Amino acid sequence: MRAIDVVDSHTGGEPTRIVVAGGPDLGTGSMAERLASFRNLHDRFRSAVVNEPRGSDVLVGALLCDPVDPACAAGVIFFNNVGYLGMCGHGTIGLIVSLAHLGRIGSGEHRLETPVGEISARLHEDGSVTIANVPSYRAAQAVVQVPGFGPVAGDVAWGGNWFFLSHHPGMGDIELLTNYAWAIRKAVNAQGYPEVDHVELFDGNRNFVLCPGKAYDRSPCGTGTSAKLACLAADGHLEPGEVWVQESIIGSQFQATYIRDGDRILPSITGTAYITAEARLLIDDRDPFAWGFQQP
Ligand code: PYC
Repeated sequence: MRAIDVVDSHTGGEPTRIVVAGGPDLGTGSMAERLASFRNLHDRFRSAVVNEPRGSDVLVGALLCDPVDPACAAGVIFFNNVGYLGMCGHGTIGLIVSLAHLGRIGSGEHRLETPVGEISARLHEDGSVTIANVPSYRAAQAVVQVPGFGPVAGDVAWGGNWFFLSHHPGMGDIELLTNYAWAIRKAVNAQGYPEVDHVELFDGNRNFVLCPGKAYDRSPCGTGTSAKLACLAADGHLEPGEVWVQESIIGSQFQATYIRDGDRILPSITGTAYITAEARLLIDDRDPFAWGFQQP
C-alpha cells in the first residue's frame, strides 16, 4: 500500500489538505515547472488526495515542496477536484497554520514559492495569518451575454487566479447562485476570456465564489478578495491602507488592505485557520477507486 501523510485544516469553513509526505517526485525546478510535471505525469495523485472516496469536491489540496530558494519556508502547489490553482489564499492560511502545528515554523514572516510567484505570510501571535499576495489587477470590464439570463456586466481580474466579478443583489439560494455563476463562467470563457475559471458574485462585502470544479468557496476566497481589491482600487472606491472586510456566503470574514505597485496593487489578506486532522491516506492498488473519482 502506498501511504500519503496529510494535515487537514479549514479556513473560514473552506478545507485544505496539505500533503506533507508521500507525494510524487517533481524534481527541483520552479513551482511552475513542478506544477507542469504534476499535471502531466502524476495527475492521478491529485485525484486520489482530494476526490471521493477520500475527499470531496470542496477540498483544496496543497503539495508541500522543498523551495528552490532555501531562504523560503516552503514551496507549494495547490490543486482541487478538477485541476490546479495558481495560488490559493485560504489554502496559504491553512498551510501556515499547519506548518506551525507541525513545529516547522513559529510566528513571524515566512516566504513561500508558488507557481505564480513568491508570496509571504505572517503568522501572528494570536494565530491569525496575513498573506502578502501576488500583484493583482483588473484586466477588463466586460458585458457578457449569458444564455437564459441576458447581459451580465462585470470585471475580469487577476488575484493569483482569474476571476469574473459581478454585482448580484440579494445573493440567495446556493443552487441558484451555482447555476447562475456556472452559466456566467461558460459565457465569459466563450466570449474572449478562456482563462477565467472563478466567478465571484458580490453584494456589498458579501460574496459567493464558484470554483473551477463547480464547488463554491466556503471561505471569503483570498485570491478572490485580491481580485476584488484590484477592482475597488481601479474604481477609486478603496484607498491604499483602508481595510476592506470580505465576507463569504457562510459568514466567515477576511480583512484586506492593499498598497499600490505601479498599475497593480499588492494585497494583504488576514484570516484564521484551524487544524481538523492529521491522517495517513492509503492507496491500495486492488481498489478500483484507489485514485479517486469525480461525481458523474
Ligand atoms: O482562497 O484563494 C482562495 C481560494 C481559491 C479557491 C478556493 N479558495
